[in-house]
Amino acid sequence: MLRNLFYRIANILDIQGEIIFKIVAYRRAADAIEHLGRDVRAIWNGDPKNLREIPGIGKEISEKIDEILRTGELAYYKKISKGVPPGIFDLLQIPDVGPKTVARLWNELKITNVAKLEKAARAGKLRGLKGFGAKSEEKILAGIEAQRRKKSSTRVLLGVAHPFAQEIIAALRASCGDAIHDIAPAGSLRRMKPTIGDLDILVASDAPEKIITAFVSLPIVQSVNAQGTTKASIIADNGMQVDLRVLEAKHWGAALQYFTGSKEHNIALRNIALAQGLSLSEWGFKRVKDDKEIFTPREEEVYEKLGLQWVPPELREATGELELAQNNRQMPRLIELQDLKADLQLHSNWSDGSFTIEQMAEAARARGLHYIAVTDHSQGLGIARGLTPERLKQQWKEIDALNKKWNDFVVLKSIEMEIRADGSLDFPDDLLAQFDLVLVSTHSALKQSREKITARVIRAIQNPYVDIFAHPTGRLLGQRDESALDLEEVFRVAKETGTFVEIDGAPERLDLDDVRVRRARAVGAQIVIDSDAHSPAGFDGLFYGVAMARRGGLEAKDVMNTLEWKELRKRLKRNR
Ligand code: DGT
Ligand code: CA
Ligand code: CA
Ligand code: ZN
Repeated sequence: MLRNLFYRIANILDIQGEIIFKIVAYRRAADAIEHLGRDVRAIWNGDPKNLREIPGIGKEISEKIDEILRTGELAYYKKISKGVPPGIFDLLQIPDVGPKTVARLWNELKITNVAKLEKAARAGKLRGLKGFGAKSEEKILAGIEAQRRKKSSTRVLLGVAHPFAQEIIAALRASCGDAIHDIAPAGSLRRMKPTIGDLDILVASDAPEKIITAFVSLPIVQSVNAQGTTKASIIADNGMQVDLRVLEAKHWGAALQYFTGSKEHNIALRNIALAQGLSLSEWGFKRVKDDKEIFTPREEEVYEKLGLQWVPPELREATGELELAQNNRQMPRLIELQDLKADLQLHSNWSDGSFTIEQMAEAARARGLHYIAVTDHSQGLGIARGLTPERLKQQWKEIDALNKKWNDFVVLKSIEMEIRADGSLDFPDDLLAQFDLVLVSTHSALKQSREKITARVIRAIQNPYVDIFAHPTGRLLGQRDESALDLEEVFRVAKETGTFVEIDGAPERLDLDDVRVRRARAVGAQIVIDSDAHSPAGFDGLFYGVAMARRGGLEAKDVMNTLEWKELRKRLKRNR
C-alpha cells in the first residue's frame, strides 16, 4: 500500500513536471519499502523518527508515512491528485509509456484513458505530437493489446493477495473503524486457494456510504468498475479486482457464508436447507411454508441451524466436508501454524539465500520455532551457488558454533540435494550419513517422461539417508507446469521406505496442493510442511504451507514437523 502510494505520488509529480529530486525521493522511498523485508509498522512503532533509520527515507517522507499509519490517509496525496483523471494511471501501465508521454498525451491531445489512447492511435492522431510517428502508434497499440491479454488471464498468488487484502482491511479500519462492525475477506482468499481470481471483502456497517466512499478513494485504486450505495468493485494498481460489499450486522453470518463459497459447497448446503424446509440465501434463512425470515448474525449459526458442525473455510470445496459436518465430531481439528515446531527447508547465504544462518535462525526462533534444518543447495545446482563437500565442512563449523548460543533452539545440518537426471545423488552415502537430515528435490530435467522421472525420484528416495522429498511436482504457479511424475507411485514408495513428502509453502510453489495432500495421506506417506525461506520474511511460507495442509484436511498429528527434534529423529529411517 505505502509502496504503491509513493510510486503513484512520484508519477503524479512527474506528470505535473515537478522538480526531479522530489520525484526521485518518492521513488527511492517506494524502493526502500519494497525491499525492506519487514513490516514498516514494526519499525515505526508510533514514532516517525524511527522510520529515518531506513535508508532512503528522510524527514519529510517519514512524516508522511507516520500520517498514513496513524490515519489511513495522506492529505498531501489528496491535494496533488485532485483533478488527475484516474484513467491516467492505466496509461502508465502500457509498456514504453512513461510519465512524460502521459503528460503530453493529456495536455496536448486531451487523452486521459486507455480507450481514448487506443482510438487516437487507430485514427493516426498521435502523429500530431512532436517525435511521434506511425511506428510509435503501432507500438502503443501492441502494448495495449499485451496489457489486455495479461489482465484477462492472470490469477494472483495467495502470497500476494493475502497481505494485500490485509492492507486494504487495515486501511479501511484506520479511516472508518468507528463505522465498522465487522470486516473480513471472503471468496477464494478465505478458502486459501493457491491463486486468487479477485478479492471479495465484506463489511458489516450501518454507514455503507461512508465505507464505499473510503474504499473507492483508497490510494491503491486505479479505476472504479462499479459503485453503488452498498457495493463497489475496483481495479487496484497491482491489477487485482477487489469487490466490496457492505451489509447490516444481522445478515453477516449468511453473507459471509455465501460469499466465501465455494459455489459447489453453497449449492450442497442450500440443498440440505431445502430438505429441512428452509431456503438459504446471502441474506439469511426463509421458512418455505410461511416465508418467515430467520437471521444469522454469526456464520456458525448458519451451520448450527441445519444441525451441522461449522466447516472451516479451507474445506469448503465440496469434497465431502458436509458429510463430515453431518456426523457429529467427524470434522477434523485442522492443523494450525502454532503446531509447527520446526522448518525443515530454508536457505542461507551459503547458497542462494541472502541472510546468514544466524539471522535465519534468530528469525525462526522469534516466530516460535524450536529447530530448523539449514538446507542450502548441493553442488549440482551451480546457479544457486551449490555447496561442495569442502564448503559444507566450513558450514558445519559455523553451525556447531551457533548451536552453543541457545539452549532452547537447534540448527540441524541439512542439504537440499539435487537428484540428478539419472536418479543418482550429488553426494556419496558416507557424506550423507553425517547430516542430521537430508532433503532431496529436482530442479532440472523436469520435462522427462513419466517413466523416467518417476524411476529417478524413486531411486533417490530409496536411499537410506534421504529423509524428505521436497516440492514434489516442481510446479511454479503461473510459470512452470507440474512434471509428469507418478505421485501415487512415489507416495507408495515413500510410505514403504519412511521418506517424508513435503508441502512447500513458498507462494509460487504450494506443492503438494490439497488434492495431493489427501492422496499422500490416503496412501500412508508422512508429510512435512516447510517454508523454503530465502530470507526472514520468507518464513511466511509456513503460514501458506499450513493453509495447504488444512485444505487437505490434515491435523497436527499428520504432520511430522509438529514433533520436537528428539521425537522426529527417532522416526527417521536411518534410526529405525
Ligand atoms: P476466484 O475469485 O475466481 O478466485 O474464486 P471465488 O470463489 O472467490 O469466486 P467469486 O469471486 O466469483 O465469488 C465469490 C463467492 O461468491 C464464491 O466463492 C461463492 C459466491 N458465489 C458467486 N457466484 C455464485 C453463484 O452463482 N452461486 C452461488 N451459490 N454462490 C456464488
Ligand atoms: Ca473472488
Ligand atoms: Ca468476486
Ligand atoms: Zn528447492
